[in-house]
Amino acid sequence: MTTAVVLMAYGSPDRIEDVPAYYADIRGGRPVSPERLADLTERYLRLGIEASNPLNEITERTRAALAAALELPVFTGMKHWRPRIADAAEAAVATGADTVAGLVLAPHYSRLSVGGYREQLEGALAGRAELDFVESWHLEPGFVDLLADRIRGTTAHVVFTAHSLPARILDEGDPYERQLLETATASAQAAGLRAWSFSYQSASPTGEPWLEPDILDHLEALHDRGVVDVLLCPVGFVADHLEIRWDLDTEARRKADELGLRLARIEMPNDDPAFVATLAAIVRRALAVPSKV
Ligand code: FEC
Repeated sequence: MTTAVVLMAYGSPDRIEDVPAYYADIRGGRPVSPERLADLTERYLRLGIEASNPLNEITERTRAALAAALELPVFTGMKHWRPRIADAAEAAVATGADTVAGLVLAPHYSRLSVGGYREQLEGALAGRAELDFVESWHLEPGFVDLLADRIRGTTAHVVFTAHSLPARILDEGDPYERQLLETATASAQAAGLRAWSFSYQSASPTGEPWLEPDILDHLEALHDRGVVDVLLCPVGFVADHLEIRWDLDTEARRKADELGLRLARIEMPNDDPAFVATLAAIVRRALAVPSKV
C-alpha cells in the first residue's frame, strides 16, 4: 500500500485583496452584501493581515510536523482558499498513492462542515485512490487530554465554545451538537472541573436561526448569575485564526470588559507537538482499518 495524507482546513485569504474572492467562495454563489464584505475586510485589517497572513502559516507548520511524525507525504487542502482540497488530492495522487487518508482540522462532524470537506475530496480523487476519511475525532484521548491539561486547576468558570451552525441541522439528526457536548463533558471530567458550560460563537447573519446560546449573550447570563471569572476553551477549532482572534479575543473580550468580567482563553493547539502526535495517531488508525469508500 502506498499512502499519502490530505490535511484539510477552512483556509484564510493570503492577502487583504483576496478577501472578496474568499468571501465569495464561502457564500458559494449566493449574493455577498457590500456591508458584510467591508466588515470582514475590516476584521482582517484589524488583525494586521495585509500583504501576508500568518493564519495559514499555522496550518503549514502543522502539516510539516505531521508529515515528519508519520513519515508520509502530507498535503494541505483548504475548503475555501488555496491550495484547494482538489490541489491536495492531485498532489497526493501524483505521489503514486493508492490510498489517501483524509483528515479535517475540525474535530466534530456536521454535514454542513466536515461533510463539505469530504465531498470536495471524494470528488477530486474521483476513485483514483482509496479514501480513508476521518469523519470525526472529538473524543480522541490525546485531544481530550490536551484540552483537560489547559483547563485543569482553574478557579474560573470554563466556557467551551464552537462555531455555531444553522439550527435546522438538529431536525436533520446531525451529530454536531451531541459531539460538541461530548468533547466538553469528557474534557471537564478529565480536568475534574465542576463549573463549566457550553456556548456557540461566530454565527453569521444569514436570515435563519443559528444554534444558541451565542457567547456574547452567554457572558451576560453568566454575569447575571454572579460569575466573575471566565476561561474560554474553544473545542470546535484547533488553531489561532479569525474566529479566535477576532470573535473571542476582540468581541467577547469587549463584552466581558463592559460587564466587568475577567476573561481569559486557553492557548490553541496549533502545532503543539502533543497535538501533532494526536493527529498522527488518528491518521494511523484510519489507515489501519479497511477503507470505507
Ligand atoms: O482565519 C480565517 O481567516 C478563517 C477562519 C474561519 C474558520 C471557520 C470555521 C468554521 N466555519 C463554519 C461555518 C460557517 C458558516 C458560515 C461561515 C462563514 C464564515 C465567514 C468567515 C468564516 N466563516 Fe466559518 N470559519 C471561518 C471564517 N462559517 C470569514 C464569512 C463571514 C462571516 O460570516 O463572518 C456562513 C456561510 C454563509 O454565509 O452562508 C455556516 C464552521 C467552522 C468550524 C469547522 C471548520 O473549521 O471547518 C462549522 C476557522
